[in-house]
Amino acid sequence: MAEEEKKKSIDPASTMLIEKACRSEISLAFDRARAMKPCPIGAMGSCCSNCGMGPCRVPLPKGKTETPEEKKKRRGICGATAETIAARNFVRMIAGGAAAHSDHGRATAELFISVAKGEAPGYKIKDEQKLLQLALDFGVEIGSRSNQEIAIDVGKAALAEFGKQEGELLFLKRAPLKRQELWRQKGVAPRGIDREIVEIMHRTHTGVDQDYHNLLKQGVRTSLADGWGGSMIATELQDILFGTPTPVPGQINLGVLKADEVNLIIHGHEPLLSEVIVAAAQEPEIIELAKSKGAKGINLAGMCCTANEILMRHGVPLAGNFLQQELAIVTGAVDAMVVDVQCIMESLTDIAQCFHTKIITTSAKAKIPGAIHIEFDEHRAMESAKEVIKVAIENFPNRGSNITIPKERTDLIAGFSHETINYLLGGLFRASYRPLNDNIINGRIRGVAGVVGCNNARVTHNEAHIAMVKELIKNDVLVLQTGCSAMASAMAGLMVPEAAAKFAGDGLASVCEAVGIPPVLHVGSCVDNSRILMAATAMVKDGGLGDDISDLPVAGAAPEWMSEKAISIGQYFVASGVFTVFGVTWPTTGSEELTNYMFKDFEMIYGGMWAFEPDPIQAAHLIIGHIDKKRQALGIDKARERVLYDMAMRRELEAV
Ligand code: BF8
Repeated sequence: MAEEEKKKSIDPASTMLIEKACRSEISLAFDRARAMKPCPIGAMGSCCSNCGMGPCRVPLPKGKTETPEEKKKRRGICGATAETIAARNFVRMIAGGAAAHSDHGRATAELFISVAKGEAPGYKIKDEQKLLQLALDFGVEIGSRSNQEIAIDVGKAALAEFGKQEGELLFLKRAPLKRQELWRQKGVAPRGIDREIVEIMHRTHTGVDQDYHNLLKQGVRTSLADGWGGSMIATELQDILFGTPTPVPGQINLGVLKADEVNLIIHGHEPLLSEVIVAAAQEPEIIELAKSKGAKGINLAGMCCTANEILMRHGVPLAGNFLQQELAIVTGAVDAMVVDVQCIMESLTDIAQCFHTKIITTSAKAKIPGAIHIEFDEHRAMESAKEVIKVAIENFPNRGSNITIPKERTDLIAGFSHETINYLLGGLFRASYRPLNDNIINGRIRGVAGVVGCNNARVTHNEAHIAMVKELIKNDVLVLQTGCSAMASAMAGLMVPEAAAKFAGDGLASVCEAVGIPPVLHVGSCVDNSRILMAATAMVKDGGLGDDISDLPVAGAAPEWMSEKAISIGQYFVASGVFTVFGVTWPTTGSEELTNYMFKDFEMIYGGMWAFEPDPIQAAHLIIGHIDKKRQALGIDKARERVLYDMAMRRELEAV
């Protein structure tokens, strides 16, 4: 095997399939990333294509420090400075990311209302307790009303958040009081979700907002409308409809595909259709049909965030993360891949032509040339789901002989929702974050890091995620994960309780062993980063660690990010008071002034700031350094130095 091939992924299953694709001259994202270097001017945020006079390029002069005169001359045709151009580009990324998450939230709210009205057979409300909680949050009357009546009003209140013109988003009230006050004082408390996104598009139009501070302020406001708005609405309503996740065993990697069953991969983000596909695949008539075609059964497997959604609630195995979608088809064993929205590569239909795989699109918002389109209709969800499964079943006999199913599949435990963490830590009688806070205060747990985000074909698949997470847990940092990052750690065996003894530092390992949890917790999909906000808020509210999220010894990271959604997530972490480190590339390096503002001044304004560090070990140490700084400010740094882990302490822990 060529050395160059190895560097595309650290996962053996992926590497094997990359080699297979190479032998068959199939082009993958890894190959295209090598063939096409990123545009250096665009990569630093110094290219403006917002009007027909451009694109204007205002790159930093190569290899020398810019004089003030030179800086003055670095302008687009309209006069826009490098600062304005980079800030415009950056906040447009936030708008794109927030729009994606929020449109997902809107689709969930629309389905929710249909279910509440009894117009969407195949769905029902599963978590009634959470419905009532949300009714309280939204000020919906409970009294003696039926759950159906309450649900209609909750759904309407959620949907109204998108088009709201005045006031502020209802979920902001969930944040610590000090944080809410700060948002109001800085003028970044979001109004309606759609309004903030539209306002970014307006302000970044030629000749509107020309002050990068003001542009970023709107970026912050819009990102908060994602994290504490659209994403949180998606998570909460999905929990009510499909159930709030609880710990569930699962398996991950392309080895979950089966040689003798119909393999149907569910890829994308919105679990609205995939939830019903899971149910439809268990119908006797469907299983019989599969058997009549010579298959032993139907094997569902997930990809990208849809995978996380159906794993958490049903234990459906994960085929893999973002950079494995093409590889799944290269196995030759996928009879159909059904997709909805986001992170779906346009190359899939091309690669599918080399095999028998059918690609099925289901959203009116996302069609792909060469795919079969079966539009998902929530009013006849079961029929839509059966139609999709039947395409896969009918295609099973067409499987060729060029089949390569890797043997790799790793066990994991998922389903650590904010509520589950609360319950597991607090024990049977009183759900609480108290034991987590206590163990942070006594130093067994040094702090908490949210490690999230994508894969990026510009760097070795999964390498940075796994290296960073291992370094963090080795240093007693409890790690919460979502998205493709969670899947990378799961593939490396970090999401089982046994990983604590093997990879975690003594302090973290002792807590994990006492509670019976892995040192790396799978919290869900990318919209479920809102669960991390809730977990951080719960830590503040439980006391002893300051009175705002920015006081906590916590940090965030996206070591292999690529999506605009990741930028929006990072920005709402920062604006919520969290120090956040990104890897791979940083999209504003074309303006040192703007970058310094986000990397330094933001801390004074929001208590959280950005950092960029492509080396995952060094990035982990930036996080650890930040955690230690917060521990010192809280006066709990000494406690950590005294920790000796004698038998009495271990017994005390076990009694928790
Ligand atoms: O929404 S982590 S590659 S799949 S964008 Fe996409 Fe990134 Fe994966 Fe989940 Ni999130």
